[in-house]
Amino acid sequence: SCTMAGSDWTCDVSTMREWESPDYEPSLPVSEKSNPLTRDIDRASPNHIVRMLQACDSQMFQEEEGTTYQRLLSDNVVITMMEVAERVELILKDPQDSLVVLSGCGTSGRLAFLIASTFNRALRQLKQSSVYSYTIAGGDRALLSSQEAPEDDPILGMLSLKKVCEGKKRVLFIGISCGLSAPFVAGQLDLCLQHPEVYTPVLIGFNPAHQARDEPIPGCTFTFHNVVERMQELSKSQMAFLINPSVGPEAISGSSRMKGGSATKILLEVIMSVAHAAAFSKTPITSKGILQHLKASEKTLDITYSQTEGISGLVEAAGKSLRCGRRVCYLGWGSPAVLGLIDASECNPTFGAAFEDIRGFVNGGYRELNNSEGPLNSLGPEFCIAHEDFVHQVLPSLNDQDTVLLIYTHSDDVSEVMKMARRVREKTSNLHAVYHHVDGDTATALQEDINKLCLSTLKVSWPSSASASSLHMQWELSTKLVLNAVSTGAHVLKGKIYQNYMIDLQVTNSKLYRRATRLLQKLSGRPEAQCEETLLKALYRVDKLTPDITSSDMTAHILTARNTTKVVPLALVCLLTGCSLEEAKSHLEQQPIVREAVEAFLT
Ligand code: F1P
Repeated sequence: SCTMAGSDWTCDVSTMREWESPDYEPSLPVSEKSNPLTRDIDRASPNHIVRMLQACDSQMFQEEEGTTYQRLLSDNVVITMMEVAERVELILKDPQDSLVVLSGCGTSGRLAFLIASTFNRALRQLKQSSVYSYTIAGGDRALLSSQEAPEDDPILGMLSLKKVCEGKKRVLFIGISCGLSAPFVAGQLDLCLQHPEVYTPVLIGFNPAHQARDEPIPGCTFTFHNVVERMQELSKSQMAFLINPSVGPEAISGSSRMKGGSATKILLEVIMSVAHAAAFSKTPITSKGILQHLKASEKTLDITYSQTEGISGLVEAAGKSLRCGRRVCYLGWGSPAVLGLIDASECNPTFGAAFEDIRGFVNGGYRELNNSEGPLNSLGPEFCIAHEDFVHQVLPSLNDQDTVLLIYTHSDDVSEVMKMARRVREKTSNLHAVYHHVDGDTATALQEDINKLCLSTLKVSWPSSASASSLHMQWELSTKLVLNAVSTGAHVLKGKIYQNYMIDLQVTNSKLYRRATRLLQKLSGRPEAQCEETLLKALYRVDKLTPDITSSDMTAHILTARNTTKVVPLALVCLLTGCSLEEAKSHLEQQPIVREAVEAFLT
């Protein structure tokens, strides 16, 4: 079990590994299981929440035990990483008519973008031509907002892949789907399998192959599972590659933006880093080298979580702001700021948050982002991401109840950070900072002045021996962990989580629709058919389903779900009490904290 002694929270090995038992939630893939470590996260203090997240993250690096699940550090995984790195190396050495495409949906697509940008930048610095490209379901607007309907569209995936690969003769395609489930990625992998003369497919995900989703995809002859089976066959002759270690269930069930995203970033950056070192600095690709890089990422987790107190303080501040209906802003510089944009953009689909609740801004806006579709400001206020936008749209209305978090590193222009800190302080004293620097680096007077303006500063020190590029990747991963903790912890404190389930999830794609039905079954104990029926009633806001609704397919339901709120909580209250939708609605209005509303019925 897990125990709390003072501020120390520890779990014994059997609890850490409980999810690996074949009897543990056997019908669910690892990515959808609930994590035994966080069963009580909804009642935990900020400090306790951060320790739980730390324990969950540390599961990424657990060694393989027995044969149940292969892990990040397992031989098979490391060998496949080597093989993929060798393919990348070949393209780097002879980039003519070649491309490496990274692709995914939601967080996976955002990380595809981030990693493609990082390594194209590295190539530019070496005066080499770019070889990386990315696709994301829903296009660039999905980098900053949830666009979940396109995730269900395999044809769109295939067409967008074809478009970026026009004229290319050799493409290494890296599809990312943490749950081995997104139809958009399945469509792309299928295209690769149909044209092996051009495409070599690689799949990154965090479930064993047999747990890949086997649900029929409308309009398609294949399921994700079929695609994985075909890839497994071809992997024997290295014509396809599968990298799918298990990293354990997410802290908030199914929230693959957390460990899934971190493990994606770690895996792909290690692969690209060793490929670049092989192509440009004659360092051969070895399993030892790969393991060293993986271990360095584990160290990044340790360094970050050695600051539990500071992170807990941020969680508490952000939680307070959200509880009183105020906002949290991340104001960042350089690439760690992009992690702020990403974290903020995920809060809407994950927690049903409004876009104003947690927002990210990056110094330089779209110039820094450098996305392929260019500035997207014209799409609306949620696409305004520069510091100037913050100053115009947000700053005037800030007060002490809002939390502002500065995110910067010693390589940024500290005088600019100071300027911004001063402006923010005129409006709110609730200003905090996350500052990354290298060991032995002494704080300047300006630096001290910024610290004085902030209520708290999380100072994260990194070994000075690391190369500049690996330092940047460490800062990014560390920032991701801190911000994931802040936004998740704040929503937990706001009462959005029941046990370790997000109840108020948006039902905006087929994966989420299924997850919602399952959650209703689990929490109400009612049969699947009744749960789905009640889900639809809540979604269409009717007490009786019309033939129009029952004859529509899931795609239509999902489209409707985009414009409705509190669907799952309403359905749950109806299921538990047998009351009408109107009654359930008024009940939830009186008790907006879903956990408490639900609990009142459950007890
Ligand atoms: C893709 C994804 C997640 C997002 C949400 C919906 O998942 O967009 O990033 O948080 O769960 O699905 P996957 O294809 O990587 O499993």
